[in-house]
Amino acid sequence: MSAAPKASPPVFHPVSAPDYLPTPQLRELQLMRLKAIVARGWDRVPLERKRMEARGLTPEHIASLPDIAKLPFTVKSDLRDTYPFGLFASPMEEIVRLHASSGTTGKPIVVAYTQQDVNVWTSVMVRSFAICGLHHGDVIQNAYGYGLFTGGLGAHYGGEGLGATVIPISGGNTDRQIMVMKDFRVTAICSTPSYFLHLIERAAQLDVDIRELPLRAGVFGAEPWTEGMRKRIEALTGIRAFDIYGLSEIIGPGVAVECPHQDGLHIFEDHFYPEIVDPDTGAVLPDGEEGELVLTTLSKFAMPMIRYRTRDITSLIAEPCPCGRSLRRMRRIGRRSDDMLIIRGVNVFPSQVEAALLEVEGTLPHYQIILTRRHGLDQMEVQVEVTAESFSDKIGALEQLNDKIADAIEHVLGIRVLVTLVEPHTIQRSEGKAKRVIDKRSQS
Ligand code: DLL
Repeated sequence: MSAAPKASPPVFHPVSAPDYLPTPQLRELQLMRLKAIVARGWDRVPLERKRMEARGLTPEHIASLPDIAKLPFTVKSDLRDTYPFGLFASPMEEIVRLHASSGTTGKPIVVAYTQQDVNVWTSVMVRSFAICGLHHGDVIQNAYGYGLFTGGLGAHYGGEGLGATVIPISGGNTDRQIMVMKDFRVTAICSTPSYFLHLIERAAQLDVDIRELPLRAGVFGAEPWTEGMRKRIEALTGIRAFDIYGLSEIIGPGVAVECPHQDGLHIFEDHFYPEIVDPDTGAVLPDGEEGELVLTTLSKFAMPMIRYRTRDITSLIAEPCPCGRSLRRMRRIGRRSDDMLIIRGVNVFPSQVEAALLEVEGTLPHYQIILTRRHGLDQMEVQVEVTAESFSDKIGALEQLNDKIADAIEHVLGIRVLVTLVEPHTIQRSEGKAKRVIDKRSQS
């Protein structure tokens, strides 16, 4: 059988109709749903009611969309403090699914879904895939982890809902992933971008050229990745790489996704109301300004989230997208308000390091940032894997590469950091979210 063509014509999937709602109608729908969800929180979630009462608010005070700014925020620690079920707005008998997110410390946070919530989740995932040009007949390799993580089952239901063939392979076992991709004639893949990069590398070692396979699209998310990383993935494989965003607290994957214009992610505003706030003051910022994304679930029954502070930093794009969807877009999430490192007084985000590395030929974008403390001062080392070809070069060439990388990072960050080149395949690969920062400061 000859390889299928990589490009496919855009398909208008009937489920995409809500993407094109005229803006006034969309706003009307949002307001109607917002009022209902605030009333549900007031009636059924004691913490919500207590906080509204403390501000002298009742659900009747929400008469327009901007009134949302009167409502109190919800933060991650609210989910921890009420662990496991304290924020549920439905009795357990109506809850058909629980997921949990581990976070970095202590107890996980638990999220719940009624059947109706699972249906909404499926519908936004179906719309996400349809926006990326996937359709009935596609074969989707779902390499997001199955289990308490929302990635696996979220993409699974979405793929089936679309009418595609889903391969529930989950993360890991890379050689088998490559065999399946080839033998099952996979046309689309879902995984974290860092895991897909690993897969590309392994395929090359096994002499499998992804460009020769029918694979046409990747729907990547669950961790920050840069435009440079997208270009690298697309160049190495010939696929289109789309960014998908979501978080457990809101629903899982399927909050926002890129369209083929790949210029910002369309937010499914009919189900999730976005605001951008100043991370320090909480003040609402206008469209176009960068700040923390705050999301309100407009239709979630089991666990409504009102003004949830995501900690993800982005801005909203109000200008219409050439694709014609009325859903507003957000810029790709490059960083979180809590992943900022302060090195010698300079604010550093891991994604800036990634962007710098991708400017330099001869490196793979596999990297890790090691933080230590010496004489009370934070030190940052960037370990970078070089390609096998560069590694076999003369010492002088490697030294030059090291300098180039240090220069590229200095250009972006404004400070010189220690760069260590390491052999290919020495930085640990993750099957899910990559761990970019190793913090040894408390040990030094
Ligand atoms: O990561 C849900 C998901 C699964 C999204 C699969 C996309 C694909 P959590 O484990 O709760 O849920 O982690 C949510 O991951 O607040 C962001 O900081 C980060 N994140 C998710 N998607 C992206 C993305 C899932 N496309 C947290 N770009 C979020 C950057 C992302 N960061």
